[in-house]
Amino acid sequence: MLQRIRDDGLQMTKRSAFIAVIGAPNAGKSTLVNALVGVKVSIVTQKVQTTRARIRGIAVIDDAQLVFTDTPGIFSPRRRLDRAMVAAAWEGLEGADAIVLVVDAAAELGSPSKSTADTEMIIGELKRREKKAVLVLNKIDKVARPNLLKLIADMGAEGVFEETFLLSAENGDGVKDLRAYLAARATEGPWMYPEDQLSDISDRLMAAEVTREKVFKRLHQELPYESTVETTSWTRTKKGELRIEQTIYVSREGHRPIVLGKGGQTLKAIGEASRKELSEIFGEPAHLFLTVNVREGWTEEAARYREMGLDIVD
Ligand SMILES: Nc1nc2c(ncn2[C@@H]2O[C@H](COP(=O)(O)OP(=O)(O)OP(=O)(O)O)[C@@H](O)[C@H]2O)c(=O)[nH]1
Ligand SMILES: [Mg+2]
Repeated sequence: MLQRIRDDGLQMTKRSAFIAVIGAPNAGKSTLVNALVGVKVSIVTQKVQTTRARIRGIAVIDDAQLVFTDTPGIFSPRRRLDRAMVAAAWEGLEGADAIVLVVDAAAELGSPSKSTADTEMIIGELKRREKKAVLVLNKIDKVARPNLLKLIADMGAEGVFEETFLLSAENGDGVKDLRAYLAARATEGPWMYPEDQLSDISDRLMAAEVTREKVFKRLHQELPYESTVETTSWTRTKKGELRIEQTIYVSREGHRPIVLGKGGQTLKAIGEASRKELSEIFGEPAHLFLTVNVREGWTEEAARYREMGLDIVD
């Protein structure tokens, strides 16, 4: 059952690996998973805490199927939503054949920051859990090479890394080497997903994520963190065209006018940017209708978490 016949008639044994991608918020985990898979499966923004749930991206390299789990950034959580996100990240490690820790090399070489403290905390936690990881020093396009040597030595001294890769997830430098290394580590076993599947999230959730990315990019301060997006309807028009309805939940009445913008301009821009990308992703023109819903306390509602693929953590 584990074999398939190649085009040239040779039999290949199937191999697979589950790889958890973890790291501090904004380290570039989602950018890296997208680069490893070769298409966008997870949204990316300049803001911390963009990814909220575990999202799997899948790549096939010859006989090996690599299943990457992108996770929310790990930090010291306070709010309920933060706790659920951080718990989801650590759960991403369960059953993983390899752990990739993504570190923002530029941040590590700068002055101490939230990012460097979070990375330190994660390394401490890996030690406590007696886990080994593959270290990815990301964003090397932003740093001078000689400066990396000390960082590599310091990280090596931690004693938790099996291998170190220097790369730029954004421009793709070094991504192939990492992928080949991980493919070589795959062990004999059945593929968990059909050969052409690239991610495990539903079209409805992917569509909601794309709109949430636009919300994150256009709105600032606490608003992105106090909002969420859900796809409420997925139908066809009479002409057979894709028609998607979504609700943007915000937690305060005062947020509604900010999301709408002057004369509805902000919401319109979010909708246009999202519709354009959705049409590309789904390979057909999409009609998108957005509604803003003020729902105080949505961050306490189990249903909202379920829609995002999260569990509430007390
Ligand atoms: N210059 C540079 N920027 C990068 C690189 N990789 C990611 N970025 C940028 O870093 C920011 C964060 O990237 P994400 O992929 O969303 O980071 P993340 O670790 O998934 O963040 P969270 O989901 O919030 O934890 C974005 O603005 C990316 O474009 C890189 O190799 N070089
Ligand atoms: Mg992310």
